[in-house]
Amino acid sequence: MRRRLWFGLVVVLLLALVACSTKQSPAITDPKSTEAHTISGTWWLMCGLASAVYLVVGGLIVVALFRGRRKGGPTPFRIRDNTFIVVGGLIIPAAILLVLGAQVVHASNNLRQPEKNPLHIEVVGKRWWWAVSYPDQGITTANEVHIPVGRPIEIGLDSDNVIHSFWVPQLGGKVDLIPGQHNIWRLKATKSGTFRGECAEFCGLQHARMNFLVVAQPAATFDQWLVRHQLPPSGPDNQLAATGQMIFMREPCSGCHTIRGTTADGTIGPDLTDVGSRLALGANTIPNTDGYLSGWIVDSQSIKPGNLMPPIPMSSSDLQAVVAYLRSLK
Ligand code: HEC
Ligand SMILES: [Cu+2]
Repeated sequence: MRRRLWFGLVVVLLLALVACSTKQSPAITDPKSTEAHTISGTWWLMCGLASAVYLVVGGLIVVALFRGRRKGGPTPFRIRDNTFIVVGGLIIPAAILLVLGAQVVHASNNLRQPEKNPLHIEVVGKRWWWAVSYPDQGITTANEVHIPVGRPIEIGLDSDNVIHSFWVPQLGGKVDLIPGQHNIWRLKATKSGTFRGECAEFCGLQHARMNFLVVAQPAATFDQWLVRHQLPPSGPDNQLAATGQMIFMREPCSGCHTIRGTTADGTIGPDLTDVGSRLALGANTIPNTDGYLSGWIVDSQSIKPGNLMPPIPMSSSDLQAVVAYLRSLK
């Protein structure tokens, strides 16, 4: 009996330790936008009130355990017991729920307020990646959303297939991408950094590998990014990349992928206009290195089984050329 108790205690402690490590997964308690601050404030209030209730109730149980049943004496006075139940069981819980309710309504109203001069971004949920565009600037990319720090952002969220959900724990709450309904996520980043986001609504086979990155940059750096991405890529600057471009246009690649300034205009897969400078590939599944890129092109199915890009067999010299070409796209 005692050994089992100790075992249970150790398991609980280990679980608590695992939950404490914030290194691997982004946490809502580490807010980096005004919206995320509101949400984490609400979370801490809930956590504080719930902990207080837990401690008081737990404390009363411990007191009862040690005091035991009253021995002898007159039967306890009923009215006093009822006062305890009315105050502890009705008035206090009602007050706590009222405070939480008011805070939640206040917070959600704040989250939805439109602000002046926002930057418009469009995100469309695909299976299983994210198409990202800046309609006012004419930029299209995928799985990576660049935003300036300090400016209000409005991200329009749509889906042309199933329901997905856009969630960046450090920047704000989840907002669903629902076919036929245009949702808007508003935020204002307060710190620069690269923040991980993921799909938070089960959407099929590779739902777990439908991730993305939000790169919040100081306004000046962001403007440079915008200007660079408004121009189409300058074209291959060496022989190998030029050969790669030819192979890319000849192979089925160009039927599924768009590269601005070329004849490749497919829309089934991500726009590859700036693929050479992206931080990750396959919706943040693998790092964007030459090795992983080659592996992805030849057999993305072994990396992300069931994704909608078929394996494309290629001689190793052709593959080298295609990789050199994609790397030159920045
Ligand atoms: C039938 C359509 C199709 C063809 C043909 C195709 N792809 Fe893809 N490709 C996709 C889809 C869909 C994805 C997204 C997969 C995912 O992340 O779930 C993708 C992803 C990629 C990515 C990763 C992009 C990123 O940012 O994550 C690269 C690079 C790529 N394809 C290169 C190629 C090359 C090179 C070829 C030709 C040799 C090719 N593709 C042929 C559909 C296709
Ligand atoms: Cu999804």
